[in-house]
Amino acid sequence: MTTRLYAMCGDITMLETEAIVNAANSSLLGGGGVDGAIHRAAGPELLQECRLLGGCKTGDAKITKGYHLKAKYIIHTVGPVWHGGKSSEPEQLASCYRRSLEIAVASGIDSIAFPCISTGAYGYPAESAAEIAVKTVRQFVAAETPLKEVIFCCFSEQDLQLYQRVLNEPAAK
Ligand code: AR6
Repeated sequence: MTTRLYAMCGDITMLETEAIVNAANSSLLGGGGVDGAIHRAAGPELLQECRLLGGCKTGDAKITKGYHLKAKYIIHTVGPVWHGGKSSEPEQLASCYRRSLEIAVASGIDSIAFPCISTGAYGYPAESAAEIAVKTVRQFVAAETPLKEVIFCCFSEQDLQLYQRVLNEPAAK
């Protein structure tokens, strides 16, 4: 089965995919940006579950229920803080996408939406982050996978245009 990959512009907390991904920090105890929005929309039960997870390493991911969200699950991943690109940031960012997809498949999830991980408070340049996001997801779905839909949920028209351009580039790049 082929997986549908596409970008859209919107608030990830409103999506009806089976899972949404949170760009969290290593405490998994909430924060600003998309993390704050997800915790507000999911409700206080989310923080209670997150407290039991013991944090998360950069590049890794952990799953919780979605509580008051339409999404049934939240996959929390911790992107790298941008330090100029020579401190394994590209590998760590790729790992966020890969680990989130691995956990999704292991949990029987068939549709998932990602925010632009690390490109807000963590300062990762948007264009290279989009290239890594699309490349990593494409590599993952190139193998047999039950995933039906992977959405790149942008929060600005500018990010959306960036993703649309990267998605339209040949897959081999
Ligand atoms: N829906 C979709 N995307 C959003 C939303 C939303 N509701 N809100 C923001 N974005 P950021 P990071 C976009 O800063 O860079 C937190 O405090 C935003 O425009 O949320 O990975 C955590 O606790 C940007 O494109 O995440 C960590 O401490 C993208 O989401 C730290 O920030 C990521 O921006 C993580 O930083």
